[in-house]
Amino acid sequence: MKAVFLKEWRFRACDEEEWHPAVVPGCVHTDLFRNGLIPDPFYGTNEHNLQWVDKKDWEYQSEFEVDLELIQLSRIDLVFEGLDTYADVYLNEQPILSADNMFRTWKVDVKEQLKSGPNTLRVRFRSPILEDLPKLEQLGYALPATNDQSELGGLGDKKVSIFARKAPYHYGWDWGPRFVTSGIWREVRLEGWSQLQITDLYIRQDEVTAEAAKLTVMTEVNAEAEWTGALRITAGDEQWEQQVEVKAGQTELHINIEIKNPSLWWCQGLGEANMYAFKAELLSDETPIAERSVRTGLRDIQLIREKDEAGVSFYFKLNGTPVYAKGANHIPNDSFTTEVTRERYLHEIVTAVESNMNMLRVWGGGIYEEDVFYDLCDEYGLLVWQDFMFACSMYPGDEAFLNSVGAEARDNVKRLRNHPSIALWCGNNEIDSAWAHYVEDAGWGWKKDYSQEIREKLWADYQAIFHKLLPEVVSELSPDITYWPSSPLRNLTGDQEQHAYKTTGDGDVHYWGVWHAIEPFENYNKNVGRFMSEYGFQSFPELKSVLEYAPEEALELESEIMLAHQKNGRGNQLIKEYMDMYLPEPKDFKSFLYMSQVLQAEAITMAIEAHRRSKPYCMGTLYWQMNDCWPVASWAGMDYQGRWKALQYAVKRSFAPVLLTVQSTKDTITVHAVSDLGTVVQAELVTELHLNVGGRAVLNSYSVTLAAGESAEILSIPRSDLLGAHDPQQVVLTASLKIGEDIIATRQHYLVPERELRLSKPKITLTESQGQNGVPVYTLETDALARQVWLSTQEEGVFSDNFFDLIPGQPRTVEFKLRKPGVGSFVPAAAGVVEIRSMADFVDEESLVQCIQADSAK
Ligand code: BMA
Repeated sequence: MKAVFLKEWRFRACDEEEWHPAVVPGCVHTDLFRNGLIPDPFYGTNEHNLQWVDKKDWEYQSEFEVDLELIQLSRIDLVFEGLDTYADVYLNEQPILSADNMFRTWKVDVKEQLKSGPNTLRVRFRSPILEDLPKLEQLGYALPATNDQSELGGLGDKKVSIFARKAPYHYGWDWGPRFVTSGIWREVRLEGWSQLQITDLYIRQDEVTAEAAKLTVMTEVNAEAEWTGALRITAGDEQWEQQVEVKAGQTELHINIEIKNPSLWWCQGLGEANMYAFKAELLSDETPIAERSVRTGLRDIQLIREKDEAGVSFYFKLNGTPVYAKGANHIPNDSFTTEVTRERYLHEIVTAVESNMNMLRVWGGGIYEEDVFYDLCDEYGLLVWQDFMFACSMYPGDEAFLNSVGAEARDNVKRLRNHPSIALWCGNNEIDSAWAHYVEDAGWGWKKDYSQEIREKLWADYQAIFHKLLPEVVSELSPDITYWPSSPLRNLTGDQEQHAYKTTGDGDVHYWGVWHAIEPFENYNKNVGRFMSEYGFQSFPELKSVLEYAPEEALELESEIMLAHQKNGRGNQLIKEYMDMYLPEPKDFKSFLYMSQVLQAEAITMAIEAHRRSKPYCMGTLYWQMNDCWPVASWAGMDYQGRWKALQYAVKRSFAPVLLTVQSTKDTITVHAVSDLGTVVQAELVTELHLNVGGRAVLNSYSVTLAAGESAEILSIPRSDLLGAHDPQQVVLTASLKIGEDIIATRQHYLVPERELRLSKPKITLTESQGQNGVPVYTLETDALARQVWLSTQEEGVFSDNFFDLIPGQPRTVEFKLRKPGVGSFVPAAAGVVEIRSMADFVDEESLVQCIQADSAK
């Protein structure tokens, strides 16, 4: 087979004459920007002025010549890996394709239309808005689409996102701008072949154990005419061969093979992510005439839902080992997906790994991700919970729509099914619980807008997609992977027990009481389900990132620009309210940015700790959200520029293989340990009480045995025993698990609400010394308790720890890892000039002065 990629393109608005150079893959917004025709869409309030782009038709054109070698082949296909979205394609002015689904792959036989010499390929994109408005008109009633920002798009309440099989977040979200793109968003190529071609190679994993992997190698062959020959499969140094016959057109060939004692694929924390390279070849008398290769990992992955005394379990078992899932929800890394380079994906994946995650959920309002995303997840041992692309909306149910969805599902399940990282296919995000068909008062209030008749119709349409079409595609094309109809969901009972609008003993849970319903952080402890697939808390990006979209004069919470970069209507208000509840008042806007990050980190830490303590009742925790698609205030732990917020460091600590948590009531202090290790931990628990201004007050030590994978309370003591006569406002308790001199887990704990802590102005010193491999390490010391010490540098990268509390007499040593495009993420390196700040730098000087006076008065 010979492939020729079409890379030279130009574009223009259909109602204009002038052509401009275009980048393919790409989209109209990025092309307009590159040509200086629009300002940076992410800067200031530019988003608001760019809404005209989606009301226009655009065309892309490529002029190209094909070489003799290609034109002489008897079959030539034109392949579009992705057209966004309503596209009419002409080759030499003859119509060859009309596309209507961004998520599909389109392949057209163009042998007839292709000429030797110059050819012209033209792709005309119809405005997705103008295309879909009549569908709304025709339907006669609106369908719910909670996050569709139609108002911003100048459409009033006309929400049309649900009609287009196009990334839902393009129409806006509560963290995302509204940029309804058009364009050739994935590769375009000509594929020439003669005789036959292997169009697909799937390694179906029928049974995988440590002893043997029983596989069916499924090879899809496209042939011009009947053919007989040999099919040879190679994996490592093993080979299998079989005589085969193919007919003209498509044939599926199956070979059953067995690999003894396979090197299994494991996720982070459980073992190596071993991969195998498979090759299929068709041979005529030992001469290969077609071949195709894939890499996959051999593993058995199951979602275990078994009745138990608490309800029904919900956990993943990988190669027979239960996995406690730790991770986050992934959204597209950019509003303009083609801006996401391999390096940006790598940065995200390495961030996940460095943060001790083992799972990401590809959330249903974005895109079926690029191959490179899944390749990296395979390679780094991250499991993927994969949603189909439906979120927070009700969808049409006409035949054309269903056919389109069916084709989209087949394309994507086929494309992704060799990735060992994929652990689950999930129908949609939050639709089952938002509609809540069987409970009148539950859900998001959508039902009340419809008559009984329409309700039944909408629910039947829903069921046709999520309870029939999609599960059928998964069980046919990827039968070893479980399908879960919606996240969250209790169980498909067909009655009021189905919907997960509250926390119960079955199914997965999205708990948003904290944040959307302004419940206190402490409610994280009370709302623990079997698998927490969403929960979250917002914060702002750091100042450096904010300054990339807002000028200095816009630096106030309610400025027009800052509001444009806060997409959750009540977001700022909620951050302020929670900050008032839990943290000291920041002295100005810049301090507010910092404090919002601390607040977010504390909220999510509390949630993760509650979830992990509840193991094995709860077996997974995925916070909302991993990343951002533009610079914005959001629930992300890592901002659009890839800079780690305080949350990312907190997550890294909270997801560590062994976790200690400390909780206190009026009378008692309890220490809990959670292990995700496969071996017994024999350690010493050391508790210490440190004074605000230096000095260690109490020291106790206990011997602790933690079974493999165990979560257990390891200490409960009266508060008075620990505190003695000390002022609770001026002490910090530390609990550490030690094996010999190694500290394997540590946790700090305050005995009063944080707002009541008396902060003094610490003097923090930093000493640089040579670590291993000649890379510097940085040791920090302080003379008074320093809360949430934030290290920052001009270099892009991450510290091994950051946003931590520094205790007098307890120096901390950290390293820096550089993010260097071209070199890779996280290369140990010198940090350059390190700026050190702590909470005392972000609150009013006066409150600190008082505190020092109070100390010295004692
Ligand atoms: C969940 C997600 C998203 C949303 C987030 C924050 O419901 O599924 O739809 O962005 O909450 O509101």
